[in-house]
Amino acid sequence: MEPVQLLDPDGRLTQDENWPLELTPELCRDLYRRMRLARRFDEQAYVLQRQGELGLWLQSLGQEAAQVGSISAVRPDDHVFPSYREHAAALCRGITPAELLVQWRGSRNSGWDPATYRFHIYTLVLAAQLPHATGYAMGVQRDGTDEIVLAYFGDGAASEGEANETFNWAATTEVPLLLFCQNNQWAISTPAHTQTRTSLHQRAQGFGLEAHLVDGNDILAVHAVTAAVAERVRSGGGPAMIEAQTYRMAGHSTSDDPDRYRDASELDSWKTRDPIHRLERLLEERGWMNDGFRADLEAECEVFANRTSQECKQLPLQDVSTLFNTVLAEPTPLLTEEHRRYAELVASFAE
Ligand SMILES: Cc1ncc(C[n+]2csc(CCOP(=O)(O)OP(=O)(O)O)c2C)c(N)n1
Repeated sequence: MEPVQLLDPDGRLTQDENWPLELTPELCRDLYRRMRLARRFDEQAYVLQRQGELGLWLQSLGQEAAQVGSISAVRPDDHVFPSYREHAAALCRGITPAELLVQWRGSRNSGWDPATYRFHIYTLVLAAQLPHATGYAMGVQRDGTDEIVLAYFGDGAASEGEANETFNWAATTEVPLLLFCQNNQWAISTPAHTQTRTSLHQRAQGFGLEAHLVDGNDILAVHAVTAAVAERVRSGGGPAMIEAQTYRMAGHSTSDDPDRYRDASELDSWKTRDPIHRLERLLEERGWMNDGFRADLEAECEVFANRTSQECKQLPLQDVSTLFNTVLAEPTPLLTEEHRRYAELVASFAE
């Protein structure tokens, strides 16, 4: 099955009458601006990690269309459950750079109040957010409101029991849940095609979910499909799943070297499908992006990058002992031993 595509890699509009989209210059400029800001933020966070200001960073480079296109197609009061790479989506909800970076600097265990942004904290345990999202959606169902729940997960996470239990649980309870899989082709060094014999959206269909495959680097397709599917979920049509085919253009994290397991030619071929360039070509071809808009956006990106650096450096550095002391109310012997060994290790660097 071919993924839904409304904008080809050369920025040419393609037709798909099943997924109508009211295309306006304002919508395209807004989506483009959000993707550019997200990418600039991500680049800056990477630099901050390399400067030693962050312990770790997981880049969202290349996945901006999947994230911005989907979150901009649901309502601001729809609760979102991310995994850990959804920075572009988080920024769309107004989460600040400091809130996004605090966890990766090790200053606090997590960064923001989920109730304020209707955006749950990051979940590092793969797929653990999916049963949480389903449970939350059961609550929404019982409250009888017209909210929906949007939950992100990756192709690797789809191999977890929790993901498959969620498919089944959501389908049988008919909760208002929209599952959004960013299939970025890799789970660290494991290619997606080695983890499943059927495509992920077909697996979801097997569980009884409405499921669609979309070109995740085509922001117009992601936006149109998510908007239509979200409205079906909202109007009682039952849960659904969207698989967005995209690509993780960076390493898994700043501790990973993707050159050790994937060909440069693969990255090169995905660079020609860069989600930002694609929309840029459309904006240029239609004359929807003048010099003023371009210059203002460049300046806004630089201001945002500077703000990101400043907010990051102002975050207090935490004594790691606090992390050991705040995990469990009653520490286990193992935790106490790990804490002792950690203190010993730190002391060995005293000089
Ligand atoms: C339950 C669990 N098992 C293993 C890991 C280690 N791990 C962290 S990220 C990752 C790969 C995840 O790949 P995917 O779901 O495709 O998301 P991506 O990182 O590509 O965005 C693995 C195996 C983990 N965090 N949680």
